[in-house]
This record gives sequence, C-alpha cells and structure tokens, in this order.
Amino acid sequence: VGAFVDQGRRFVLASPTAMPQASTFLWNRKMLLQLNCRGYATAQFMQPEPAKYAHAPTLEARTFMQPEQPYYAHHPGRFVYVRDEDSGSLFSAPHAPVNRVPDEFAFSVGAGDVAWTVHCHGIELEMRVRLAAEDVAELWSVRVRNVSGRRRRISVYPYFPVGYMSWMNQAGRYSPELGGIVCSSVTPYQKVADWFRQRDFKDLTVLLHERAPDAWEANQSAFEGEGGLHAPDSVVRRETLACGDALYETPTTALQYRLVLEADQEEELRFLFGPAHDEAEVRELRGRHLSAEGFAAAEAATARYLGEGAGCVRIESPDAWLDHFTNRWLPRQVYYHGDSNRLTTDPQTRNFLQDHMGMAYLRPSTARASFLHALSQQAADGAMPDGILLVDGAELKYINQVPHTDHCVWLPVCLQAYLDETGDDAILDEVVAGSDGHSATVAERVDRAMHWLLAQRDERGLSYIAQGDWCDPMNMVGWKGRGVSGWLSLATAHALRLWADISARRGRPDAAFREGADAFNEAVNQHLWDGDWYGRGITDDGVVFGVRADSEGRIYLNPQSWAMLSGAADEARRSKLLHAVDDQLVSPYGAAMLDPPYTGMREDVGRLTQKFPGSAENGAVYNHAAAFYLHALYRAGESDRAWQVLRAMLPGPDPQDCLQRGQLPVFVPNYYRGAWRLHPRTAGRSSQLFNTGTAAWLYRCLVEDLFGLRGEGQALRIAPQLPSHWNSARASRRFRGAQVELEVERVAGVQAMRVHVDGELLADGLLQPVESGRSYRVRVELPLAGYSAA
Ligand code: CEZ
Repeated sequence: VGAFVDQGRRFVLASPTAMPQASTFLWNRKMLLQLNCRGYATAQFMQPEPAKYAHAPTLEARTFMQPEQPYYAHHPGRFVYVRDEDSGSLFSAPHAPVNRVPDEFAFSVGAGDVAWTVHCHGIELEMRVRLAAEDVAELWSVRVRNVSGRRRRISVYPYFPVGYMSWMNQAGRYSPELGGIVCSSVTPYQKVADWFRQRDFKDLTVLLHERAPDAWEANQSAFEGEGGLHAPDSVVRRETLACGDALYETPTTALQYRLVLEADQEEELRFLFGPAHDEAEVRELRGRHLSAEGFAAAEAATARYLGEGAGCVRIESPDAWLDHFTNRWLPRQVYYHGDSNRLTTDPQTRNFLQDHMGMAYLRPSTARASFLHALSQQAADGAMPDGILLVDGAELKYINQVPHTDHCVWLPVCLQAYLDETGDDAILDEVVAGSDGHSATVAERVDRAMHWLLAQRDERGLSYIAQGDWCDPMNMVGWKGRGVSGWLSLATAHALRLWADISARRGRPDAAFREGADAFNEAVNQHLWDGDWYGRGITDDGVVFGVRADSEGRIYLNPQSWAMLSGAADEARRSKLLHAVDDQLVSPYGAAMLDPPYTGMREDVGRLTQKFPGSAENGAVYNHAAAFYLHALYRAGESDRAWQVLRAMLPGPDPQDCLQRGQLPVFVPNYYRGAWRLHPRTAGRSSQLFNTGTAAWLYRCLVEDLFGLRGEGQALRIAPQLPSHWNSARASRRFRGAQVELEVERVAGVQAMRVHVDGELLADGLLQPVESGRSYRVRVELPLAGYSAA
C-alpha cells in the first residue's frame, strides 16, 4: 500500500481508498494544515486564538482538535477538477469530490511539502503544497501533463471551497487587480469589546493565481448547481464558469483554465490560498510568494526551519521503518509540539512541560525558556495552574477550566530529562519572577510544588484527584473533594524521588522528599494493591476501582507503570503486575489504557466511561499512557516487553497492519482503537490526531533506552537495550556538543554487557567527562540472545 522513498524523506501511499483517512500535516509558527490522502484539509492560523479561513458549510463549534474527525463531501479541501472538452469525461484530484478510480495514484508526504500525482484518462496531474515560512499562506502548484499520446483539449478547475464564513456578512468576487477570488466576511460577534479584539482579524480568504484564468466562479451554489460536488453543473453543463459573485451567499473559489496540450506537453500553474486582513496585505502576499522564485524561497526557508529541529540521533537497525521514523519523522513531530505549542495560547500545563521535555533533545534553549515561563505562573501556594498562558490576553479555556491535580508532578519528571540531556544544573539557580509578584529560584519553586503535592493528601496518605489527574475525563472520582488517585499518588512518589536525587546532587535538603515518596508508596501498597495489580483510585464514597471486582475498567495501565517507576512495586509485585498487563492489556496494536472498556456511565468515575468503548481514554491503545509504560519497562530492564510496546506504536511494514490502522508511519497518533475483544473490526484504527505527549516520551525512550545513550550528572551512561532478536545496531548521537558513534553487537561468549570507548574498556558504562567538540567511538558487546549469565 505504501513505502518510504528517498531514504525515508518521503512516504508514498499508492491508493486513495485503501486507507481513506490517512493523513499528514504541515505547519509554521503561525499556522497548521492537516491534509488527508483524498484532498480534505483542515487549516488553522493564530490571531492570536486559532481561527479558520476555510470553513465547514455550516456554523462550526469552536473546539480543540479532535480525534477521528469525520470527512464528508462538503468538508473543506483543496481540489482540482479536470474535464475533457471533447469527450466530457471528468475526474478530480487528489481524489474527492468526483472519486473517480485513478489509473495511478500517489500521495507523497514530505517534511515540508505534500504532493499528489494522479493519472486519469491520459492526464497526469500533480498537486503540491508547501507553506510560506513566516506568513499564513498555502502555496500550491498544479502541473498538468498530457500522457495520452494525442492532442487534448481540457479544462482544469482549481476548486478551494471556503464554506460558511459568517452569519453577519460574507461575500465573494473575482478581482482582476488582485489577481484572484477574494472572499470577505466579518467574524461574528455580539459584545462591543470583541470589536476591538477582532478589528484586525484576517477576515478575507483569497485564492490568488499567477496566470489569469479563462473564467471563475465565486458563488458556491452557482458552482454546484443541481449536480452537486460530484458533477457540478457549472463544470459539467457549461463550457465556461459563469464568472459569478456571492452576495451574502456562501462564497467559494473556483477558477477555470482551458488548455490545449499536445502529446507530452505540460503546463504548470501556481496559486496562493490563505487569509488576509485587507487588499494591501493581499498584494504583499502575492508579491512575496506567487512566483516560481517565491515558492522556491519558501521551500528553502522551510527546510532551514525544519533543520533547526533535527533530532539528536541517527539510528541504523534491522528495522528500516523504525530507522526512518526515528531519524526524520518523530523528531519532526516533537519539534512541531515544542515550537508551535500545538497552536494554542493556553497549553495544558502537563502538555507544555512534556512537549518541552521533548525539546530538550532538539533545541534545549527552547525547553529551558519554557520551563522558566511555566514556573513564572506558579501560584503562591506552590500549585501549578491548569494551563500556561503564552500571550497577553490569553485565557484558560476548555479543559483548563476544570481543576486537575497532577500538574506539579511534571516539573521534576521533565526537568530530570532536561538535566540529563544538557547537564545544565545552573537552571536550578535561575531566579523566576512570578506573576504573583514574588521571586524565587527554580529549585525553590520546585520545592514548593513538591510541598503542595505532599499537602494534597487524604488521611490515608493518598493524593486527591479533584476533577481529574493526567486523565482529563476522569472527572467524577473526586469531584466531591474526597476521592483519590492511585496513579497520582505513585506519580507523586516518583516525582519526589527524582527531585530528592537532584536536590542531593546540588547539596540541598532532600530528606522530606524521600520520606514523602516512601509514605506515598506505602499508602498505595496498603490501600490499592489488589493482589495482582494496582487499583486506579478510590472514589468519593470510598470505593476502590480498577480492581478485579470490577467487570469494566478492571485494570488500568498507568498505576502499573508508575508503581514500577516510583519503587512502590517490589520484585514480586512487579512480576505479578507485568503478567496482568500482558494478559489483559497487551494487544497486537499496543498496550491498552484500561480493560475492559466501560460500556456505560459510571457516575463515580466520570465522563471517561461515556466515551465509546475502545476510543480515547476508554480503553484505546492510548499511546501517551503506553509510552509511560514503555519508559517504566526500560527503566526496569524489560527490554523485550518494551520492544513490543514500542514497535506497536508504529504501523507496518506488514500491509495488513497498515490497512487496519489506516495510519502512515510519519507521526505517532494519540491513540489506536482498543477494545480488541469487544470490537475487533475497528481495533487498531488510528485517531489520526498528531497532538500527543507520546512523541516526546517515545523519542526519549529511543535515545536513552533502546539505544542506551543517556546523560547522568556529568557523564553519559551507555546501556543499550536491544530486543533479543536484534543482533546488531548502530547510532550516531549528538550529546552536549560531542558526537558519539555507537555500534552494538551480540557476540558469542560474552557474558554481560561490555562497553568500549575508543578501544578502551569502560567498566561501569559511564563515559566521563564528555568533552564538547570531541567524537567518541563506542562499541557495546552484548551476550547472544537467550544467553543467561546464571
Ligand atoms: O487530551 C489529552 C490531554 O491533552 O488527554 C490526556 C491528557 O493527559 C492530555 O493532557 C489524557 O486524558 O477532554 C477529553 O476528554 C479529551 O480526551 C482530551 O482531554 C484529550 C484529547 O485527546 C485531546 O484531543
């Protein structure tokens, strides 16, 4: 169905119907464009809140990005109709709206551009889009080639719908001066104050052309007529578009080019699609971008931008898809999160911190600045807010208006990764002026956050959950103020231990944190160990859940993972819980977040239980949670179990697996459907949602654990954990200005891991000091698989 080409730089899908939802995304710091293989598109830009310039045909709700978004005939998209003027035959590219079966099809996904090549009726059409590097503008090229071997007369119609722009004012017209169709609107509002916020909005949507068209249509219903999008009247029944306008009617942008192509002749057309504030801005956009040189400049600038977010490791393993994904695509996704902050003005605090944990491996200065920024919004009592405000006037929205209790946990967890990667302990002494007017160092602020967590305990010593912890929709376990979270208690213990270690290294007091961690672990062992695994929490009414007595939601993944990390689980418990996870949660598509999924509302757990069984938090393979498990497995040395969980996050190369998931190996989605016993037909299906904390964690696990190159104090710890079926692997790793060339091999007769650096045996596996500018040749020998030292 699909394959990597050009050494993994692109992935090409060869069918528009095999994986109909398969998608990718492009972004710059101001905008995001999500594209699926059939031509449907969702674009957003920041002004400063996310806004659209191509809308659905009806009034849309404002929301955050959703998983498994449905596509439908009138969904926004970017399409080109092609009609043969002699035979009348019609097709459209990429595939929708005509959905004619093509003779050949390629959806070719690159890091900075996306292209489709479609062969139909002896015409080859290539559509390609890249974004302006700094502006909100899509730059489209359309190349048409006559491959039929005879002279052809065809009409080519770019059709980029703009949908229902506004109930106050919307219109569309062709402008010969501006060179394109200009759709105008007024973003609806009712409050006076909004006028002053909105008067600078980009309320125009334009489709600008380089070459003047033969005709156009700016009126959606005139374009469609009675034929609908499948066979629009204005395309099928008329020789030329009617050159109409839209006057408080749904506007659209459609152009017509009548081309006569000799055999093998081709033509290339260029367009710019995007929003603008006024005509002056439209002229500027055209001047800057709408030419072969403008497009080339945008591509070069985008390549430079993407280059700044290149990852810190290049791997060579027996698994080519994993290599391409690790070397190019996963760091790209991590970079997207960390550099655009998911295009929100108030990222959830835990997301913001974890996204910048990922940036530590790409561009540590950004991670550093972000940690300081987050801490500047800490409350006086040590609590972290639910979201971090990024621009003046931003507000906490959506889920950030619901009190969650876990945000402080992420400070030590993410800082530890940053410190390991950079050795930048000096950040701990950085003074952060708070929005509350107080100044304190980073270390003092994290102390306060830890004391806040220590204080938020009930009489059993477990953490209150309020209306949610890491799990957003677990909103009714503790809304009355008594319910507690087993996961949060364990995560707090882990965070306290990490912080105690960092504090000790810096000669700061650590005893309170260590004692606190032990107390949390003990309390969880006393109240939540269920014999074979840990329960998830205790409700307001004192009911333990996530335990064997439950017929739904019997076992949750998160408490098991974090009990391994926090040290709550001793060896006996660890072995039991691992088996429980193997038996109940692990599926061919990864480790599910809970099982069995809930099939109806449980009022003492909350709206999580109302989600469709096997979707999202209700028992999907929720990759963010699976990534915590992965991290815990590696830290426990469970390398084969870890491999299974890790590889299941990535589709293919088995075609059947690709088809079932519908996911391209160019980003890790936030979930794959679970419920594989209850709903096997849909199990494995991707959410297609690329916003996920998984990216940062997965990258961390690949670098630090699978390839075993992790910072520790001033040293680099070398301890690869290859799955037992790999006999060798290589990695090239940038670390604190040095270059580490790693080669790992299984060698007969070797009894325990042996590390050589530049030919010298390194007894403890710790390389130190690591000198910036130097290159190190590291050879690791591992015992043959199946070998046991005992
Ligand atoms: O969003 C994520 C959050 O961004 O859900 C995770 C949470 O840890 C992340 O911070 C687990 O709950 O409100 C909901 O029900 C949604 O499920 C969102 O919380 C969820 C969606 O995946 C975002 O599309």
